[in-house]
This record gives sequence, C-alpha cells and structure tokens, in this order.
Amino acid sequence: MEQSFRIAVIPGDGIGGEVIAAGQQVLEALARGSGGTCRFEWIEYPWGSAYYAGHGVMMDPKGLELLQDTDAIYFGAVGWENVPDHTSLWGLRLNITQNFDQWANIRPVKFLPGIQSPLRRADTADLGWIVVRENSEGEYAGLGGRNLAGRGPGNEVAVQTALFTEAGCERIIRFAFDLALDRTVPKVSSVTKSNAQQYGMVLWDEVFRRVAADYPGVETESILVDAMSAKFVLQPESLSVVVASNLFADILSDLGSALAGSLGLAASANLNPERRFPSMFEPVHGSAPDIAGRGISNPVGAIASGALMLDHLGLPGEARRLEQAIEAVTASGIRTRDVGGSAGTAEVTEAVIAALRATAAGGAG
Ligand code: GGG
Repeated sequence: MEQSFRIAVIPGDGIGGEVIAAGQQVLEALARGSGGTCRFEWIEYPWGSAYYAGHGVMMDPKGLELLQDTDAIYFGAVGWENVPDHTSLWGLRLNITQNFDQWANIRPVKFLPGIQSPLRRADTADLGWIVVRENSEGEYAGLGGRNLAGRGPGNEVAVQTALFTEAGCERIIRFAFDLALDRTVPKVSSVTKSNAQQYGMVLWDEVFRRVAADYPGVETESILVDAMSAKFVLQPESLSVVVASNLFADILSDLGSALAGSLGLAASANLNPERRFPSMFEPVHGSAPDIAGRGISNPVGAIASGALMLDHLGLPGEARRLEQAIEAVTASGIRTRDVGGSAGTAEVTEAVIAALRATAAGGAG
C-alpha cells in the first residue's frame, strides 16, 4: 500500500536552499525506488530573510495554520545580514518550534566512515552519541525585557530569564531515558550548571534523580556544562545520551558535530512527540553566508535530517537505507571541502542517489 506524505519545505536563508533542494532530490529518488511504498507531496514556503525584505515579517502570519496541515516540516537555515539575528530566529525557527511545542530536539553526533575527526580517540574507539536538547523553555523561553534607556547612554538595563518547569524538565529527561533504553550503552548524562544556577538547574537535577529511579537499568551521571565540554573532547567514548537545557545542548551539539568532522554533517529533529503538531527536521548548521550560492555546501546534514524524518513518518527501513547510502558516499571519498574533499553539493547529492540505487538493485532494505 502506498503511503503519501505532505511535507512543508522551508529552505530559509543562505545555504538552506541548496541543502534542502539536495535533500528533496534524495528523498524523491528514495520514493521512486521504494516500489510504491511512499510518495512525497512537497509544499514549499518562501519564508526567511528575503521574505522579510518584502513583507516585514519572517513568515506569513497565517503560516502556522498552513504548516499544521502537514505531516512534517523540512527546514533549511535562518539568518541573513538584512535582518537582526534575534528577529530572524524568533520570527521563523523559534516561532515554529515554540508554537508547535516541538519540545524534544535530538541531535545525533555520528562519526561517519572516511571523515577525519580532530579527536585522536576517533581512530581507535567506536564513537557516537545523541544530544537531547530541551527545546521549549530554559534559556530560550524569551522572558525578559529592556528598560531605562531614557536615562541616557550607558544606563539601559536588560533582564533575560530562563524558565525551568518541573513538567518541562521531566518530559525531556524521560525522553532521554527512553532513548537510552534502545542503545547499546544504556546511559544518560545530564548537563547543568546547578552550582551557579541555583534555582532552575537545581530543579532539573532533582527531576533527573527522580526520573532515573524509574530506569534502574540505565547508567547515569550528572555533570556541569564546563566539565562536559571537556569530556566531549577527552572522554568521548563514555557518552551515549546527553540531555541538557536549550542553550547548553545547542552549544554542546555544535561541539559534538565539529568533533565528528564538520557541522555540515549534523542532522536534527525538532519533535512534538505527542504528534499534536507536525515535527520539523533541519540540519544543525546555519545559513553560512560565506559559502552561500557557490555550490560547495555540504548536503549531508540536510540529507541525514531527511532520514530522521523518514523514521518519524514510520519508514525505518527507508531511513536505514538512506543512512547506509550516506555512509557509502563518505567512505568512498566523495566529500565537500569542509570535510577535506573537493566535491560540490551536486556531486555528493548524486553520489547518495547512486548509492541508494545500488542498494535497491542489490535488494537491501
Ligand atoms: N538549521 C539551523 C539553523 O538555521 N540555525 C540557526 C540558529 O541560529 N539557530 C539557533 C538555535 O538553534 O537555537
């Protein structure tokens, strides 16, 4: 039986357009080779900083209603010089993640074959972990304000408050434990800075201990963010699932992606696990204005985000086939410049499609 999926596409800014187009080509090829299992209907929205230039807003004011009626959102990147970064981020990406309560952001740190890591450990140890980012509150709650500018230069004050709710902490920590149950090493590392942040992050630590008691088979550790950033570099083999607040996990996942070879490789899923709202899949990297439009951006992060989307749509076999195709391509040496190669976006994309065809021909998946 054929399954048809309505996918909203928001390429956004900079290299977002290039890598999302690459991902769509790959997913279309996968659908064509699926023997009628799946079909995608793409609904593209031109929202982003160019849209802002014409409309004064980052997305259609009715945009959330339009997105609600889809099975998933495939998102590129946000951020361009014509719009202040906080305006573009809150006007588009955060507008969607917050309103659609996409509270779980998973960011796998994958060490792909043929990709050189700056970590010496990567040569001998089998590395790989998942960063679970709390995606709805914490430091990104958007609470605060600016005041007293009227007192003259140098006297303005700003308050930015982080929000930690017991329910918000519990749902993301439980999500991390459930994820750990399916991993070879069932372990969850919780990251805070609760020695300095004595309210919200102490609450997080307490919830972590309480939830951990429900998972006796899962090893745990609770680590301060400064120590965890050192651990990413010095003891990465000890990591399996790392759960942290919105800001800390954002930073740590960038560090993890760089350690795996490049931010261009990293995939992510912004999930509303209850499925009240569509979930959103995007490469971890941003719009990269320095290389936009040159045809050299790495499409792997966007393509791998497509694999996470396939999982979410209930197509795990197709997701694994796509991940295997990516691995075959990185192993073969067809790589973009950020990972030491000379191939362009199109060449890597075509190679992934060819690898998919090869597995279809070989009967795999
Ligand atoms: N594709 C990811 C992206 O566009 N990121 C832009 C950015 O600045 N994100 C901030 C965040 O994820 O908190």
